[in-house]
Amino acid sequence: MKRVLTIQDISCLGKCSLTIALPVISALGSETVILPTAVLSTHTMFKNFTCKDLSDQIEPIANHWKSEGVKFDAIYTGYLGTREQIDQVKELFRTFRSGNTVIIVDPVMADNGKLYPAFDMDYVKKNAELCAEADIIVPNITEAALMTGMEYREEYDEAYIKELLARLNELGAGISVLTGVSLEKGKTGVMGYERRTGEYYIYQNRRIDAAYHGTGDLFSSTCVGEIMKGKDWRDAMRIAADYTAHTIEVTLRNPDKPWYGVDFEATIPELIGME
Ligand code: PXL
Repeated sequence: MKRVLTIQDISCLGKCSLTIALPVISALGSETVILPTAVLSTHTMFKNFTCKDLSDQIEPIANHWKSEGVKFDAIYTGYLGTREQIDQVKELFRTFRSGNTVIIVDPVMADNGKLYPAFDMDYVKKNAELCAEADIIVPNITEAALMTGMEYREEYDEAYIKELLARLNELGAGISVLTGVSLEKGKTGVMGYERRTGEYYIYQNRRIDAAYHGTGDLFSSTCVGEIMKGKDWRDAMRIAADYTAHTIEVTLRNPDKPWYGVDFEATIPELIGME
């Protein structure tokens, strides 16, 4: 069985980060080892959330794993709290990366043209450094624009997306995938670029007019699980985009839907059979 290490916060209530990564990657058949970087009462879109930073636990936990000779087939990072924590994660990559370890970085820090609360441009720079160490990165357009110094645009064409991908590629990752890319009216999806082959991949499916928290984490976690199942990165992205869109649609149909996250619990059984 493949073993994945995922490093991100636990938002106890909110359906994002580890509370999505753990069930989704496990459901896709990989052992999922978690390294919580902070415990929050909720994600940061709630008011008055509590947050306990766990940076001081990272090194002792990693040392224990090292002493046990633990190895990982993939390391997947999401929302991290501070610049110092990003340095700690870079160190973890050095410690646990072996020839076959796939490193997937989702530089979670911004959306819709804006940084999340508590992040600044120094944090953006650090995330760009983390992306340089990855095999696959999956930023949204806002995160990509911030990391590459390009202007953020709500209206754009394929040339703008290709320029963003070219500049992301310069950061150093093997495969750069932009999420939330709409190249046709009524559609949305992903566009990626692979450094080794110089090939682009575009996948567009229906656009659903609803913005939900945690959908980026659902997409990334699904990609990680599918790649561990042996899927090519393009198939993994396509399945993750379809699954995320379907989950948003199912959530919208629930009269009691929570405002803070999607009902992925209702769709996980379908994910397992998705091709
Ligand atoms: O879904 C990304 C995410 C993860 N973790 C925390 C967040 C967010 C987005 O805002 O606040 C704590």
